Amino acid sequence: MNETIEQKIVHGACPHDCPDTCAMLVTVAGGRAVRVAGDPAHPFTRGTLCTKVANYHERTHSSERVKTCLRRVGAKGAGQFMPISWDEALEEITARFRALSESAEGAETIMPYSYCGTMGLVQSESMDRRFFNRLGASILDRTICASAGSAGYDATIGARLGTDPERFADARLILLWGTNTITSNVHLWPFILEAKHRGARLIAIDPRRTRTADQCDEHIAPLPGTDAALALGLMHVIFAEGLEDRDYLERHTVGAEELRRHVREYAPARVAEICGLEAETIVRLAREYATTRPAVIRLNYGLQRHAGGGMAVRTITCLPAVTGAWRDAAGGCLLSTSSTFPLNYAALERPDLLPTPRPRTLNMSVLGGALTKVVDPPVRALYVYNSNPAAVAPDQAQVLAGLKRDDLFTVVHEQFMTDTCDYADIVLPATTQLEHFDLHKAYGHLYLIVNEPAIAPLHEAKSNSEVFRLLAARLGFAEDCFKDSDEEIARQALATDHPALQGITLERVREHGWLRLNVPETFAPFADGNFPTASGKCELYSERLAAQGLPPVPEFIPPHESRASAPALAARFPLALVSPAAHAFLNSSFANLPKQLRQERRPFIEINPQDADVRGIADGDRVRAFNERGACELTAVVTTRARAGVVVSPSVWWNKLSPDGVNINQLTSQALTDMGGGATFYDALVEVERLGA
Ligand SMILES: Nc1nc2c(c(=O)[nH]1)N[C@H]1C(S)=C(S)[C@@H](COP(=O)(O)OP(=O)(O)OC[C@H]3O[C@@H](n4cnc5c(=O)[nH]c(N)nc54)[C@H](O)[C@@H]3O)O[C@H]1N2
Ligand SMILES: Nc1nc2c(c(=O)[nH]1)N[C@H]1C(S)=C(S)[C@@H](COP(=O)(O)OP(=O)(O)OC[C@H]3O[C@@H](n4cnc5c(=O)[nH]c(N)nc54)[C@H](O)[C@@H]3O)O[C@H]1N2
Ligand code: SF4
Ligand SMILES: [Mo]
Repeated sequence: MNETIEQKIVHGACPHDCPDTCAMLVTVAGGRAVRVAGDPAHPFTRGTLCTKVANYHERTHSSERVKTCLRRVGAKGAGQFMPISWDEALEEITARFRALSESAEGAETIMPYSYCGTMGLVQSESMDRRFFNRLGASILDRTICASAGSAGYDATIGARLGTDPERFADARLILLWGTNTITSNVHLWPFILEAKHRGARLIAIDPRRTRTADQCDEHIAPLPGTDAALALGLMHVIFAEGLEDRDYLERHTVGAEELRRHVREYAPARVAEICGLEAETIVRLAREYATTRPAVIRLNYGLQRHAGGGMAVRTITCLPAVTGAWRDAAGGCLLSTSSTFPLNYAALERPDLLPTPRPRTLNMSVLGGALTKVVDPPVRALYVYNSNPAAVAPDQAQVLAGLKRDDLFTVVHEQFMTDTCDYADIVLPATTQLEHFDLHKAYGHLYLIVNEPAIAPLHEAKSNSEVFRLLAARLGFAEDCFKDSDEEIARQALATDHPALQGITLERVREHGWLRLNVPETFAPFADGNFPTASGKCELYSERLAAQGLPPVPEFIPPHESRASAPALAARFPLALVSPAAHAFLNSSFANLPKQLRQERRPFIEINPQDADVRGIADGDRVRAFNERGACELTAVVTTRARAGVVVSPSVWWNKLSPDGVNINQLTSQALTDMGGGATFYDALVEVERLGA
């Protein structure tokens, strides 16, 4: 008899830390996920997934998954474990956490560490936050990616609201500023192409000639960390030539006069010197930007991983107010759409459960310091989920030294045996997106998306929310919120009376798998001002920044490490290293899977022929990149895609899958950004030398 296996299609959401948050359709047959696809009905996903996620079902069914709980039996870092039961694992964690909570040093000795392995509201920021709040653990400041740019954007605009990405198709000029759109925001690209077909000009502003820059009409390559100077130079020209929109400035901004006076210091010749550009380029770009409508700027987080990252974003986001570009629905700028989602975060995270006095806050971008320097009380337990700090955190040598501490009790909840797992005392198996429920917002479009579990958890995997529910029960946390199901949590997130969520229920999202927020199809968010700042205006002058001791008008804050700002350091380590997002990886996710590893081939570093020649480096040579913090082995790619003085190494590779067992984060630093306490991954001077054959 011929048995037909019944197939079903389940609505999903891509969980990864990517602005596109794709709506997925998951095909299930015989209890296995056999296919994932982009939902063709979704207006932003438009039926495609990127090269990373197109075979996500293989990731889920990979034989490399963490299958059971594990207890470490070898030295930290050696990766030797034996299977244990969930009961044993949970008992050990609760015993340790209870003992630390009851010790004189208290629960602040426990440090949670998570980022956006999944972006789902349930699995990323609900039961976990409730649990650690109630426990009284140290609070984690999640700064590793976006906090500088977010602070800078908010200082000018008030919140992360901007141009609707679906309106980009109507723009006549698109500046892609510090974004490798085709690699890290690929579903915006069709809208940009549509604009191009209708005659729009595309300009990439990036120290590297990226695959996005290849597709633009023009590529401008400033030195890393100099974007604020470039934006100030543009404003200098715009004001000097009377190209500003006086009416818009008068009605919808504060501080236009202060800004006008201030930018006089940023004449094109001076800016050209700072940015390593031609003065003529700055003048031409200013004129084109100020006289083309609609003009939109897509900026992304790449440009804010520098000392002055917050101020860079703040400065660039003044431009559309100066020229009145906000008047058009297809004009303005976009960093993130996240503030368009007015979800009930207090219900999700329950900050009311925090003890008084409020526990200390630890910044995740200085994990190495938190684990190795004198902090009072010391960190004695680390609970890692949704993140792989051994590979992704800056100043890796110090991070690994901290993770190696024998007196540190480390739990890692993971889908795969990452570099971080190797340092764990206890490893817990995590579900993937196809095995659990979630509800997603996005930071690159305006739709809520539901993720229905397509299959039952594989092996002994449990979801984040489930593990925190179990830990809460074992620790005797009696609050009702620790019993909420995943679906109840999703409903609580939607329970607000904000107009953007009026009438949006979980049931309605489930009908199609996704739902657009209640915002008009065509809207120019700031055509009539109404900025969500304290003044209700675009703040070209910011009282709030002044109160924080920061420059109140936009200013150029030089990199921590550059030829101009640190000449003595640059004499020893003359090259500026940028380690941007690799095309086939998502941070360190996918960097262990066969298809994606084949695509990226090997850890490499792009170096300009000028810089390669003086070092005797030829294309394909094995090289060592190094500075005072560490060193790492790579293959040299000699190319003009890296501008002279800059080297580029797409990331993030797993340490244990790299030639010398470490990756580029050996070279990055724990120095922080001007605003938001952010990481400065792309602000690092290095030297590169040829290794023997
Ligand atoms: N394929 C892929 N997609 C991803 C990711 C990934 O790892 N791989 N990561 C995801 C995550 S977590 C994030 S935060 C986003 C990041 O998205 P993006 O911000 O687009 O990505 P980055 O690669 O960090 O930086 C973008 C570009 O900024 C350039 N850049 C670096 N420094 C400067 C500077 O000082 N000025 C200017 N103008 N440009 C600069 C880099 O050369 C790079 O080409 O992407 C997400 N999407
Ligand atoms: N040199 C350099 N370093 C960088 C960057 C760079 O561009 N260059 N980018 C930085 C940026 S922008 C970011 S955002 C950070 C990101 O750093 P991370 O947040 O650490 O991101 P990933 O490396 O993707 O690791 C996420 C981990 O979470 C796991 N995971 C996924 N879903 C779940 C789940 O449901 N439960 C649990 N328990 N685990 C899950 C995945 O298997 C994966 O190992 O890295 C930063 N580091
Ligand atoms: S990583 Fe981004 S582009 Fe790729 S499927 Fe996920 S949301 Fe879409
Ligand atoms: Mo990120």
